[in-house]
Amino acid sequence: MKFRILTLFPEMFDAVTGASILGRALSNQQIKIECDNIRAFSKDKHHKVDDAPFGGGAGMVMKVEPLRDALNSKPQLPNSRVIYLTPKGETLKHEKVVSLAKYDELILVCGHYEGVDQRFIDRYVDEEISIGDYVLTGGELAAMVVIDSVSRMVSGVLNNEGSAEEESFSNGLLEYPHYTRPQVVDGDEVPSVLLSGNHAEIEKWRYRESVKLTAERRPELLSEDQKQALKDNFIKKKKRVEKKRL
Ligand code: 4FV
Repeated sequence: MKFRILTLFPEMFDAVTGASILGRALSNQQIKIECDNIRAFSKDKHHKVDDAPFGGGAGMVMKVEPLRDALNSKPQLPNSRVIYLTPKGETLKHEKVVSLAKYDELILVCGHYEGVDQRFIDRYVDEEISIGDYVLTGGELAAMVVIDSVSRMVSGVLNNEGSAEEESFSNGLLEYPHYTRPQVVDGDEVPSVLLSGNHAEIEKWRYRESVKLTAERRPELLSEDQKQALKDNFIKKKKRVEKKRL
């Protein structure tokens, strides 16, 4: 997977290229990250990349030409996608991350100031993506979120492929709680089922915990069956309690 970044601050990406999983994926050539500095493509004597907005208003807008020339400075791979990071875009979710991982090249356009001239978006951008309903100083951090989340879907990048399958959202649910040694800390124990070695019981417990946590925090993620199962459990529990009371 190749990530091409159009940015005014390529040095910001040292943060993702230097260390940990992404650093290893880069050295193993499982992913490639290439930054183009938009300012290098400004033909203006002062390397101007922004200008005042037509119609007035606060802030500055990024000009079409430096962005266009940066984009066209290299051929796009056949199966590539040009993405502009903006709060106006589709909010990034797991499903989108999985679909983006199917491209050979993602070209991530990082805006600054009030944003970029709409004519660049209309003519050159395939899709707009937001990482959340808040405003950043620039699109770089959002681009890094895309690089990190999509790279995890590239085979071989994660040590054990299993972890990508078993994590939050991979089955549409929030992930179950995790525990590791020591067995007791500050007097707090590990749920005994996890020490039982009974993998079928462990799987059931983990699924129940995922559904319970998702019901508490993100009920909209639950499927109709899961909602129904929760209701049935609740009714069964209620009946059990009532029977005990009698
Ligand atoms: C953003 C977001 C974001 C808006 C103005 C850059 C900034 C500045 N990008 N998800 N939220 N971008 O806030 O993707 O140009």
